[in-house]
Amino acid sequence: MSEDSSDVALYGHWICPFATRVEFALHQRGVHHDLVDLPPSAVRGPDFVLPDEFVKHSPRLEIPMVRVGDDYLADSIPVLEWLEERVEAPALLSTDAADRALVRERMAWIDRHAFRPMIDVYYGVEPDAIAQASDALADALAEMGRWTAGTGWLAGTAPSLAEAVAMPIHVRMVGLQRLGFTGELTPEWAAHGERCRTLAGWPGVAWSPEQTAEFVGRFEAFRRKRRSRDASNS
Ligand SMILES: N[C@@H](CCC(=O)N[C@@H](CS)C(=O)NCC(=O)O)C(=O)O
Repeated sequence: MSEDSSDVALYGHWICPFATRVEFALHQRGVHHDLVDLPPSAVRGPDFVLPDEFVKHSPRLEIPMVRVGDDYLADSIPVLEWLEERVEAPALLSTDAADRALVRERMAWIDRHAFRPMIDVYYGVEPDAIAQASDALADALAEMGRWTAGTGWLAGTAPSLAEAVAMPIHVRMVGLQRLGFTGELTPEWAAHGERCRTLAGWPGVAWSPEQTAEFVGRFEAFRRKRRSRDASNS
């Protein structure tokens, strides 16, 4: 544990689901932190200047990036694990090896099987592609709901880093539905969402109706642009 473990900054932006994971974990653990608002490139104005430390320490120029003291790390899941090591605060990762293994397995699963189709829903342009992503996301959420059936949580008996990784899906669910996610949420997944809304970290990441509208508006505009480009190319 380092002496400067209370000096934490998150470089992120509310619309980025990967940054939401980290923001949730910091709030849930009660870690005081600065937020350096760094919008993804699609959201930045033309005059936006990237901070030097971001260019230096985020190898793919991606948010989220976190600074603890003088050290930096980018990439949400490694960052979540690093913060558990570096910052003294209530843990979201158990010290028990078997429990940790389950949390890690589930974080990786969510990243692959739920995040991928979630992103494909809003970046989808053609109705068929959106419908296919919607079905895949519904299947993933049903599976994740089954994980919660015993304890209420995704991996173990308490909220963990698996909740942090999944949280952006709850945060943007209304937006996803407006952008073509038509899956029926299982009672288990819906109940998990309700439970997450009671967590200390929720208010730090929840979207206002205006944020949901901005998210939806951005991706509707993206679709219109793609369709008109495709139409003029054909
Ligand atoms: N694997 C990364 C993905 C992060 C990512 O894709 N971030 C996006 C914003 S949501 C980004 O910074 N893209 C580069 C850009 O906007 O220029 C993670 O888990 O943190």
